[in-house]
Amino acid sequence: MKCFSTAILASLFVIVAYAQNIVIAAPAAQSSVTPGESIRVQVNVPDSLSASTEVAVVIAMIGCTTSPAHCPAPSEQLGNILYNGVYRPTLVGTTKVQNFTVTVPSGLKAGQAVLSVSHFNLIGVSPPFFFSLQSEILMPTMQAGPAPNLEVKNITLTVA
Ligand SMILES: *[C@@H]1O[C@H](CO)[C@@H](O)[C@H](O)[C@H]1NC(C)=O
Ligand SMILES: CC(=O)N[C@H]1CO[C@H](CO)[C@@H](O)[C@@H]1O
Repeated sequence: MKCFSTAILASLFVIVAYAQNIVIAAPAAQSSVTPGESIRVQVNVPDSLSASTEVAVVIAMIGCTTSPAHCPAPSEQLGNILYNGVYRPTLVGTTKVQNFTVTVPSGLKAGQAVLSVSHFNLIGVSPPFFFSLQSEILMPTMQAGPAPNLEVKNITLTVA
């Protein structure tokens, strides 16, 4: 009985830990942007059964160098911060969606640039009590609540 419950709990945590990642739905990767232009960045979270509390996103853009050809990893260097604030998507069908209008940095040189979205959310439920098996008796125990989750997604754009 105890092993069975542990197996169920373990599988629940696997589902919870691997869901709720964002997708940069717009602009399309490799699309062309102009310095100073307003663009729409659409950040989606495909709906899933696991509980997630959305917190914030940071949208940033950094130019790549040409010689040597190198795009900085956004996990280490974000470049220009275009948006830094709350992420409150609305449910469209089965997908959570939010559009952000941001301005392409006027100082970006022609060539490649990396657009990144850093996403922070809370994964899992936060019940006041969580039941666990202790000495074969189901006991309510205090539970620490949801887990923090940070991810960075990016696409490459062409600055023309
Ligand atoms: C996001 O923008 C697109 C294009 O303008 C629009 O079709 C869509 O309805 C918007 N979605 C939301 C949730 O604002
Ligand atoms: C510059 C950079 O870090 N690019 C990454 C963008 O995301 C893809 C995965 O979608 C990575 O493979 C790239 O390395």
